[in-house]
Amino acid sequence: MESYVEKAGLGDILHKIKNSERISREDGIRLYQSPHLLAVGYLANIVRERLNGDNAYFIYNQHINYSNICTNLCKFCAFGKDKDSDKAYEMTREDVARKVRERIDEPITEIHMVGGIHPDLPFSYYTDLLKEIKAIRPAIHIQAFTCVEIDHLAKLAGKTVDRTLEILMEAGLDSIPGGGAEVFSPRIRKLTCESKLSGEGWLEVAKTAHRLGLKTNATMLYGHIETVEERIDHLDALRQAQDETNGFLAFIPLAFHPKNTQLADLSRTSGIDDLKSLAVARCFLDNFPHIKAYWVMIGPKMAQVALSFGADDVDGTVKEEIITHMAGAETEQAMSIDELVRLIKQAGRVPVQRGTLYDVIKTY
Ligand code: V47
Repeated sequence: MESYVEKAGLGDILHKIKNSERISREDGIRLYQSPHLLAVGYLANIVRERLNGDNAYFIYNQHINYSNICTNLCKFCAFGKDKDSDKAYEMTREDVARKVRERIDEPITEIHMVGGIHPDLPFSYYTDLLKEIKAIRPAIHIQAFTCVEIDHLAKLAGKTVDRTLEILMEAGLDSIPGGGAEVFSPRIRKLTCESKLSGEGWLEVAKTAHRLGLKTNATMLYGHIETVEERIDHLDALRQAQDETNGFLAFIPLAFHPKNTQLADLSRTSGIDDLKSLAVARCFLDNFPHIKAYWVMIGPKMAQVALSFGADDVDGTVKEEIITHMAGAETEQAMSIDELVRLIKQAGRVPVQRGTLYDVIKTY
């Protein structure tokens, strides 16, 4: 395999990776541009196995999207709706409580809760949601509100991001999901999500959270109008931020789904791009402990293959996923533990059910 990697012209990068040396921006671009997918995957697998051995993680989680009302209306998003749209919805505190109670008998360990940038809801709505969930399930880990929402909540509260996060933590916030990062490039943000918090703003919120001891994830929405260079610049900004704070847990590349978006004329991502995005991220983000292949977006079969291309996590049971399904995802709404375990075992890896912070709950 190593001679194949050398023949593919990636011998110098193989040398760096074997010696745990950091690869450069140019190396990252070359990996993306290489037609030798298996060579790129081999390199990613070295890093994957060094950091995570044969473990492949999943979590028993529940997704709650409290409202799709959003003032940003990003061009790549089919979820966000204007408040006057007939498709707009907003859950009350009681609605969220019902969703949590409905599944109280399931061994869920994490609630993943995000929504749009709502123009009217008061700050107390968000703290009340957290308190309500914790009152019903005190042991649950709440991973909620993207950095974009946190920035909005700070403005609503009229407080600094630091203070806002402290208040949210007191109310029950345990960690922050990776959404809203999109692609940090100002060019891409201007063309696709002009009203959204800037890339620097997103990173600042994430780093502030890390300094307060909150772990966060990071994403990149790929496969729309961004260039390979812009993807690597995005990874580079994340790698630098992680060098500063070490607060990121996982990186999740998000495959763009065009249906019902303002970019609906674009194609869906290819399998090659899905695997490369995971593999290049694994090689480049040497300081990120985990790379997640989100089965909802790339499908369970691709997530399975991804476990040999750098990924060590397939997310979880999910259920009631709205953001990707509004944009045309054809994947199921949920996967059972049995299905996840089978999928991982068939890939030759060891299924590990984890808590949000990668604490081991059960090895199968
Ligand atoms: O913030 C929006 C993206 C994100 C589309 O942290 C789209 O563990 C594809 O961030 N096609 C939400 N993607 C999902 C997300 C996430 C999912 C699973 C796990 C974690 C984690 C985070 O989805 C949004 C946005 O970046 N998105 N529209 C679309 N049409």
